[in-house]
Order: sequence, then structure tokens, then C-alpha cells
Amino acid sequence: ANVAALKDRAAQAALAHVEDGMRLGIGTGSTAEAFIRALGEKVAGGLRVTGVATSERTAALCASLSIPIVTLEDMPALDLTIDGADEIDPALRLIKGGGGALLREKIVAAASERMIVIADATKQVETLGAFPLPIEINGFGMMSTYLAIRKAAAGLGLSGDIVLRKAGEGPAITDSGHLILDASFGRIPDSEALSAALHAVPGVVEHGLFLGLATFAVIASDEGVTVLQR
Ligand code: DER
Repeated sequence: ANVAALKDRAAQAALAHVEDGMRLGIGTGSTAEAFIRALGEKVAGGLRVTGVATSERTAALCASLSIPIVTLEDMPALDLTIDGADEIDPALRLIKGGGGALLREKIVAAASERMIVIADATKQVETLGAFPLPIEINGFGMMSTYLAIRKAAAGLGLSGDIVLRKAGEGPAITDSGHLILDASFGRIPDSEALSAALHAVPGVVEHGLFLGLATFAVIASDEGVTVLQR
């Protein structure tokens, strides 16, 4: 099947875990959007859920499908977040942020009892890092932050291009008004150590390593749907 069909298949399988009355974290990206469309049909059929969106884009799509959306302030404790990923390793560590929503995605995932990751099989990796790691930074003193990130990564034996993400002519600006650096470190043998090292850099707001957040993964391939559980 083509990748879009695989995304739909993963989305449908995740929908089976959504129960009436649930407080949902709703992800960002093309796979999450397949889930949102499928959820919209269920809501049209009478399913009662309330969602917190992980991006303005997701909020707009939910609104267009009459999926009730509130802010995380209104509903700080969520039952279940459903979101995509750029990479998924066997321990359900993720790289996320390809869609630029990693900060709100991580806050929402952390506020949820459980997190189901939905993906097509191309996202499965043995070790994270082939996908450039998104790092969300404050715009102030960007060069200093960039140099500090390089140094922190070098301390862990990691190096490679670190590029400011663009949108058209200028830098990409996230929903929270920050910039994103995409770091091509290659294989990341110790993602916990890298996470800690990046969080220690002033100016780093968040990064795309999602560790200990995903509880369940639904991965669609031509052979069918695989479920991974942590
Ligand atoms: O930006 C994100 O975190 C998205 O969820 C991304 O990781 C997956 O996007 P995709 O479903 O369009 O591949």
C-alpha cells in the first residue's frame, strides 16, 4: 500500500483505543492528521471527546471537523495523547519535531497518562539519529546557543551539521515564537545523555528526543499493523 494508506491504517488502529468521554492530546503532522480525520467521523457519529491540540494547525483542523478543543490550562490532565513520530526505536524512544511542533507535543504528551505513537513502518529504526534531531531554541543569542550545542554534543562524541530551519526566505518560527536547529548527529547511542546535555544549554527550549513518553506504538506496514508496548 502507499504510505498515505499506511498512515490511515495506523490511525484507524489507534482510534480503537479512544473511549467516550476521554480527554485527548492531539498530535501534529500528516499521520496525526489522518487520525484527526478519522476521529472527526467518530465525533460526527456521537463520540464525546475533548481535545488539546499540539499546534495551531491541528487546532484548526479539529475545529473544521467539530472536534471539541480546549486549552491545556482548561484541562491539564489528559488520558491519552495520539501523535506521530519521525523515528521510533525498539524501546519506544522517539525523534519528533519534523513538523515543528515538538515543544507543545512534548508538554501535551507529558500531561497525558498514556501516549500512542502512530506511524508507517518507515519510521522504525534500531537506533535513533538518522533523522536530524530538531532542537527548539530561543532566538536571543542564537550563535552562542549554537556553539554551546556543538560543544555539548562533542562532549558525547557527536558531531555533524546543525542547520537553522527555514520557512520560505526566513527562519521557521514555531507556534511559541522560537527557532529550530536541525542537528545531523547521526546515530545517537545514548539519547538520555544527549537529552540531558542539551537541556543544560541555556537558550535550548526543548528538543525532539521523546524518552519515556510513548507507552504504545501502532505501526502500519504492507503486512498489517504491529503494536509495540513499553
Ligand atoms: O513534528 C512532529 O513531531 C510530527 O509528529 C512528525 O514527527 C511526524 O510527522 P508525519 O506523521 O507527517 O511523518
